[in-house]
Amino acid sequence: MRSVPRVACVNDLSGYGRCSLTTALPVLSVMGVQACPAPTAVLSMHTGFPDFTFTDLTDQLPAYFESWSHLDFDWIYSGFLGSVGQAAYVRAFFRMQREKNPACRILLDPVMGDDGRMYSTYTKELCSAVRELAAGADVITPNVTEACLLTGTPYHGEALHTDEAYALADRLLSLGCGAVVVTGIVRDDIICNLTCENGSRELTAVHRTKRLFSGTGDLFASVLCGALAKGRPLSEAAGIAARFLSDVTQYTMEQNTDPMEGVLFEPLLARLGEGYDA
Ligand code: PXL
Repeated sequence: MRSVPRVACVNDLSGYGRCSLTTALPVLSVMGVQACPAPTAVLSMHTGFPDFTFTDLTDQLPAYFESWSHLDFDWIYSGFLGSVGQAAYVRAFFRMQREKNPACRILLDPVMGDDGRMYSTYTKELCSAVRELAAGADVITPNVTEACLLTGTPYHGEALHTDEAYALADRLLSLGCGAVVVTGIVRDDIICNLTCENGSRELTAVHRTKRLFSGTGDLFASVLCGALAKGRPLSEAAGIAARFLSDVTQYTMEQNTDPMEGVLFEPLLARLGEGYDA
């Protein structure tokens, strides 16, 4: 393993709103991981705000990835995609990197929606493209909405019974990915993540705040990616990410900010450095 693991972060750059690359880059850096961004789109702010500019970078991607062809990455962390065409370029990038380095692992966060709804820039075609990408990933991290969209399961809220969550995870695994972490399964005052890998299932719970904040999925996947890149097993990495999310949402609640501002992770970021995951 490299002393500083190298991760390609395929995600959008949103100028305001604490999500995607503006979350992934600081988290990975503080965890001692080199984060190399490949921006899929540039937005002035995330799509939850009423007015945002959106510049699709699909046409840039082939040359961007080609210029990286002499590099090899330990992990590829792929998130928000701006267009259907982009998915084909990202898939080709996965293939090229795997050929270069068979040990390269892929974490796909299928960023498509939340709370039963698709994000405004997402379409059915883009969902199908993300499903194909998921098939080639080592780990995927859908929330309940995304897990339903990926598997064609009717959505009826985040409060899944254990057997429903297991069935959903089995359907996700049958897409062809290596492992699944279903995030944000809600039970009264706890929030659970279901980690499924190599035939084992682990449902872990942390304390839940009463308010929902945007960008929590990105923060979870970023911390998970950092811990995986540092060599942690998936179930441990998921536990570290869940604990950090719980701490950060608790802190954010206390600050009483607008949920659209996302989670105020900055004051707690340093905790992710040496020691937090001990
Ligand atoms: O947090 C997920 C996300 C990522 N990227 C963009 C978004 C969102 C959620 O709204 O709009 C651009």
